[in-house]
Amino acid sequence: MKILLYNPDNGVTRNFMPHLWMFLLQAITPPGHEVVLIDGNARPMNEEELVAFVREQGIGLVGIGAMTRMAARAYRMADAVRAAGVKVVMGGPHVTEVPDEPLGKDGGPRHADAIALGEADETWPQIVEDAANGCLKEIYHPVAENGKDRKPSLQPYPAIPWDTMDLDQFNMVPKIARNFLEKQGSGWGSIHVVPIESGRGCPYGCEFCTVTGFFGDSIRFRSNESVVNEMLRLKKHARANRSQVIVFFIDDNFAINIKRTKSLLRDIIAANAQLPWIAQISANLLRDEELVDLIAASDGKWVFIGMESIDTANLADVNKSFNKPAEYAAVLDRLAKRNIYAITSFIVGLDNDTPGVAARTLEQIESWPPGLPVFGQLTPFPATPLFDRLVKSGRLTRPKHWLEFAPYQMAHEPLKMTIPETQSELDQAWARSYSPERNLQVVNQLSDHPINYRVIHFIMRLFFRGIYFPQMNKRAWLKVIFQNRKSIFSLSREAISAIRSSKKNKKRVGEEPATAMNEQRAA
Ligand code: B12
Ligand code: SF4
Repeated sequence: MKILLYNPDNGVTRNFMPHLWMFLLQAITPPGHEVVLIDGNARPMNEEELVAFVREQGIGLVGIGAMTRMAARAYRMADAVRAAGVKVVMGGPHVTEVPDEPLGKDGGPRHADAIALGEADETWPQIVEDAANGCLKEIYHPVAENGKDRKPSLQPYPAIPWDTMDLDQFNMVPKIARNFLEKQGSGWGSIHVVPIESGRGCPYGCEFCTVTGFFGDSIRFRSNESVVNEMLRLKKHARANRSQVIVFFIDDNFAINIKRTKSLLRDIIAANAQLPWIAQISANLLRDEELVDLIAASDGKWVFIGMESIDTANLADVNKSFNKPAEYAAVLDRLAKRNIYAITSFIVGLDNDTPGVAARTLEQIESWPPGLPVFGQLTPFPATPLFDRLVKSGRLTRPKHWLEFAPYQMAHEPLKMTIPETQSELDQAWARSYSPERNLQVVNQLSDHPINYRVIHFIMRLFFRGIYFPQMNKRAWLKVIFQNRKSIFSLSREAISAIRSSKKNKKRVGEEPATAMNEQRAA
């Protein structure tokens, strides 16, 4: 049987990184079946195009996975495929949280023939066999004898064959820059971000988060050896293809067990398996100096920190009191000293937020070592404690917000602000954080850091702005570049003089032995 695994596009960003679920399911598909992958972010398709592809390729089963925000699009695609007479199985966090919805048991239309609830590592082979034998069941749910969800141990873990896959569609380098960079022979003509999970689960149970509910509070890890081997294979592949690979450790809290994280990082260093990497780590775990040293030594370059708020009452409301705003500056300083970029995430519209929250938060942020802040509105995802609380208090304004998805739009009434006020705070937070003036201020503030660190930080600022203010065409980019011309000019001048002095130094080092020999001859 030929199977298509499809991930709908998110409508905001393009080909940032492959979705691991597709590659994982492909790797564990029983032999004898062929699996084709389409990520809508890299290869956008409408319903007709997807159906035409399914027909041309003789696909017998389509598997669709989606987060809540892409659910409506996933359903539209599923409807089109089913109308063409091909079976659809859906999986992932959203359908697990609202299983009646895809099956049409909540009064709405049916979108899927079958659904895979929870982690599908153990059920996927069965789904494939059942589909091939024409006896697909409606629900696949890995349940243990005690009636609880059965969770895969992640040991052993399948080898994802990244090295044999065509990752070109996920090249992060814009097409206009590729040729130029390839000619420089630097390997920077193609940059791929590859997702690796080293473990699953987080026991912290923040009120808005689906992870504790979905993956369970039991944390499971792959063996260090399995992770290190995956990195070694990727490193070899990158070298052979003269490309750059960045690893995204997609664990929800990469240092949730500090002892184990340190041991993994030591093993990565010992095996010389370092690749630049990014991970999500909560601020409380970054108090540990030794951990941060190991992050730097193992080539950790970016750490994503869910700071959420500078207000302790807000943090208590969402069960995240382990975050201590008073120590955020110190955490950022610890990372900055090692040239590690911090991506800091904040939520607007928490229950203790009042008008002016963006300005108050930005004032704090601007007093800390510069990071890359991102902002989102508080979103009630189904099956989270937050969702249930808002249902009970009758505060959901759009109870099924995902079926009428609109980026950055609230789905509930905050307690101390109106919805329009919250939206306006969000606008202000993004606009001020990535304004040309703020970018220039940051470039200057980082003057004691190496020039390449500053250039990358600045480039990331330009891209991060595009998360909120769409920058999908050349015109939009030219405008951004023009507005930031002062920073660009200042960084270019410094970069050129750094290149010149490094060339001079190299020349001097090359000349030194010859001069020494001449001196010997003279003697
Ligand atoms: C990596 C990641 C991202 C990447 C996504 C890009 C990418 N290419 O992966 C980035 C960083 C961009 C991102 C962004 C966001 N993310 Co995110 N992200 C994750 C993260 C950390 C890992 C995903 C992953 O690969 N997991 C590992 C795989 C193996 O697990 P899985 O995807 O669940 O797949 C398993 C099962 O679900 C199942 N399965 C999945 N799909 C399918 C399909 C079929 C057919 C079958 C049979 C089975 C199946 O099989 C797999 C194996 O068991 C998850 C948390 C997590 N640990 O999963 C959050 C998570 C998915 N993200 C989440 C959210 C909320 C977001 C944002 C909306 C955050 C924000 N406020 O901006 C944005 C939206 C981005 C966008 N524009 O679309 C939520 C989703 C909640 C929900 N109900 O939808 C999660 C669960 C985290 C959380 N805190 O709750 N994210
Ligand atoms: S620490 Fe992160 S992953 Fe863990 S429950 Fe909180 S938000 Fe979710």
